[in-house]
This record gives sequence, C-alpha cells and structure tokens, in this order.
Amino acid sequence: MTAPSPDPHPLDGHLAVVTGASRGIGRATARTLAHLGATVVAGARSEADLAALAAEHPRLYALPLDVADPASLRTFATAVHEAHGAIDVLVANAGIGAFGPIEATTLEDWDRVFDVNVRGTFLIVQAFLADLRARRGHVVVVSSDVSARTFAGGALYTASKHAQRAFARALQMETAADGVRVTEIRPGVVATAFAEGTERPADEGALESADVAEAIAFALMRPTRLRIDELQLHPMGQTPEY
Ligand code: NJP
Repeated sequence: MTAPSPDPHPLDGHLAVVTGASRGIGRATARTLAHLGATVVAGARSEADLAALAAEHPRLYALPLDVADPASLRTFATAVHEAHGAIDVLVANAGIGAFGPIEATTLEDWDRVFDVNVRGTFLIVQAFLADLRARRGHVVVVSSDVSARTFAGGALYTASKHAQRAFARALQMETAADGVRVTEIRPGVVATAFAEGTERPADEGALESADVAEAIAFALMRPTRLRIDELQLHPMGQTPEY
C-alpha cells in the first residue's frame, strides 16, 4: 500500500497579506505562501518590484503600501477588502534598521524606525483585526532574534524589536478567545538588502530569505489546535548567544 501523498496546496482557500514583500524575507514569504495555495496580497513601496513579483504566480497580487503612512494603510486595507474580502493571514514583516551609538542617533532616525517597525505593525494589525477575529486567523510578526536581547549600537533597532515582541504577545492575549494565533518569527542574520544595501550571498554566516519563509509557512500550516508562539532561527555561522 502506498502512503497518501501530501496535499500540494495546504493553504488553499486562505487569503494572506504580506507587508514588506518587494524584496528579502517578505518576497520569499509571499512566493512560498502562493505556491502552497494561498492567495497573497503583497504590499510595499517599491511598485516595480512588486509588479515583477505579482507576475510570477496567478495567486500573487500586489498593492502599494507604506506602513508608516496611515492614509496609505487605509487605502491598502480598503483595496484588499474590495478585491478579495476578509483575510485569514497577516504577515507583518515590513521593517527597517538603523544602528549606531545613542549620541549619534537623531530624533529623525528614532521616529523613522519606530514609525515603520512599531507604529506600522500596530496600524496594519488594527486595519485587519476584525477579519482575523472573524476568520480565526493567524498573525505572523517578523521581529528579530534581538527582540529579547540587545547590543551596543543597537539601542534604536532593538528597542523597536522589543516593542514588536510585546505587541505580538499582547495581541495574542487579546485575541486567543476568538481562535486567532499569533507567531513571532525571530531570525538571526539573513542575507537580504536589510543591513548593507545589497543582497549578500547566503552562507553559513547568514540564513536565506527562503529559510525564514519556510519557518513562517510551517507555523501557518500547524493544526488549529496548536499555536507556535515564537520561532527563533539562526545560521550555524552566527555565534550562539542568549
Ligand atoms: O529586509 P529588506 P529583510 N512600508 O530590506 C519594506 C527583519 N529582520 O527582508 O517599501 C512598507 O530586504 C521594503 O519594501 P519597500 C527586519 O527587521 C531582518 O531582511 O519597497 N514596506 C522591503 O520589502 C524586517 O522586519 C534580519 O522599500 C516597507 C522590506 O520592508 C524583516 O526582517 C534579521 C517600509 C525590507 O526588506 C524583513 O527584513 C532580523 C514601509 N514604510 C530581522 N519600509 C536580516 N535581514 O538580517 C520598508 O533579525 N519596507
């Protein structure tokens, strides 16, 4: 007797929004979820990159989104609802970094990072929370391994990631009774444009974006009786630390 073959489209019938999907982890996640059967709306500011992504797969759609701009967020949420209806999955991935000593950090740096990483996460979750409650949906917050540790020169970025972690946990507490699952994804170094302005080749010192996308898909595909609160993943070349 042959074993039953696994469902090739386990996310069939799911509608997902992925923020920060024009490159890096978000783009890999949008691709992965579409290949697993989900309909995916990819949001970011780089419209040409989004259009190229949407052209890759019939279940991939793209809409412009600036999570730091409340008006852009409202327009995005309205367009998603009008075109596709209520969402089942929100991957709040859009994020930026800025590093340096506290003396050299400007108020503009501080506001820019918090507006995207913290306020942007709050606003995108709030925009879709009614859907997620109604659909017993799943929120994935891509924070960082530094959401629970810090380092010199990382005050601004790690404070924003600690804030995302606290937000994700409070969100879980407020929505568990409605069957909503919240998963915090905490990657170490990933070979993206994030830190250096150019995509670095993945090696033992960095994860690939697809590694993080697969971790996200794993969390989404668990049976609804269980919830993965957080997943922390590191390249073997990154020094283990606590
Ligand atoms: O970075 P990158 P990653 N509104 O720069 C978008 C976290 N993380 O994939 O708007 C909407 O390749 C931007 O799109 P665009 C990190 O903190 C990373 O590595 O077109 N979207 C792009 O698609 C972040 O939360 C590492 O410029 C906005 C995407 O965000 C997440 O992983 C380690 C936006 C960024 O793509 C994805 O970062 C770690 C806005 N206002 C955590 N601003 C790592 N790479 O090593 C930016 O621990 N985006």
